[in-house]
Amino acid sequence: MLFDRNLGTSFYLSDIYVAGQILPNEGGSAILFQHLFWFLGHPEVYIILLPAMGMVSEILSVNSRKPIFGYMAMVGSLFAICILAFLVWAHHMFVTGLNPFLGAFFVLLTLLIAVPSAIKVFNWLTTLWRGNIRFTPGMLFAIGFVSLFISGGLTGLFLGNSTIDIHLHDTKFVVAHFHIVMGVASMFGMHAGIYHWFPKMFGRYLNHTLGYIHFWITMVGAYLIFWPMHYEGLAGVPRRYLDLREWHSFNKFDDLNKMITVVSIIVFAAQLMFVFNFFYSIFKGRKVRTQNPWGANTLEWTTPINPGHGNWPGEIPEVHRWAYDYAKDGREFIPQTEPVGPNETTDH
Ligand SMILES: [Cu+2]
Repeated sequence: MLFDRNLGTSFYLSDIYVAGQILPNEGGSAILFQHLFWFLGHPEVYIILLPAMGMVSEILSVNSRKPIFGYMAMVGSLFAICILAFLVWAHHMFVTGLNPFLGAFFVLLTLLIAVPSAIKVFNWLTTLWRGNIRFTPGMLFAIGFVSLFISGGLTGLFLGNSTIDIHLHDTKFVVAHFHIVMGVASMFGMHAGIYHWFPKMFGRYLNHTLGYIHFWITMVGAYLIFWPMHYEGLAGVPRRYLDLREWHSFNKFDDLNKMITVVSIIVFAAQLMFVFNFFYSIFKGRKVRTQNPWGANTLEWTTPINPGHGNWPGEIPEVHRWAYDYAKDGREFIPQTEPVGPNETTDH
């Protein structure tokens, strides 16, 4: 776009010949630019979400003291999401004058993403099912991620249908859906990861009391901010307006919008508290006494409390088993470095 604007190229020229005449080499189609933008923009959502999903799977399993449910289906779903993410970009463009037949194709592909997403959600819930759950701050954020991913994912089904999207497009409904699923959910995944791996990074815990306050304010606040926005969107309140007061039919939402603003400020303050907790705990946090405080199986927990250069002081350890041998053969957990015993079941 910079080249088109400043150097006279026409990368987004949709037609080169019209009626046998070569077109002047200037300008370009905004729609073509939008196609390229969303071909980047949609997969980019998953670039934020996929690492969060990986961390959440690990943290849910460790803190349920159970193997992740349906491991192969979980991995397969990640691959399916990666591939489908590149085939759905035009679901952002149903109101650009897109041919409805082409729209139907993108509706189908978009709704297909619901399948691997639902598989992941059910497997996360089944991992929790009858687990010996420890509600650490990291675990709470991981469970919060699942909740927000469900809430944000369900409204994705509304928007993925072109017939409903034509009504909801460019309303607050889109703002609410997008922020819950991509903004807040992935932020929860990152917070879960930070609380979980902080002891490994710094040899100290984050303050758990501040962690619980941080979680509950953010969790309740996120729903108070974005849940009512869906209703505003259904009522037709458009997004991207600074001031709607002259639009009298929407005046009834004034109090709701004020509430959303106040809660946003409180939630933001809770994030500042987290930043304080982060830096305070690096220097003053409770010290970790063992190299593996959560009783996890993976390799990073076999390094010393303060790993030096090269991570392991002696031999690099060998991996003998998958990462999820929890509650197996009467043992709470079996680290990956432990060789498989002669009488052990070896399905993995
Ligand atoms: Cu999209």
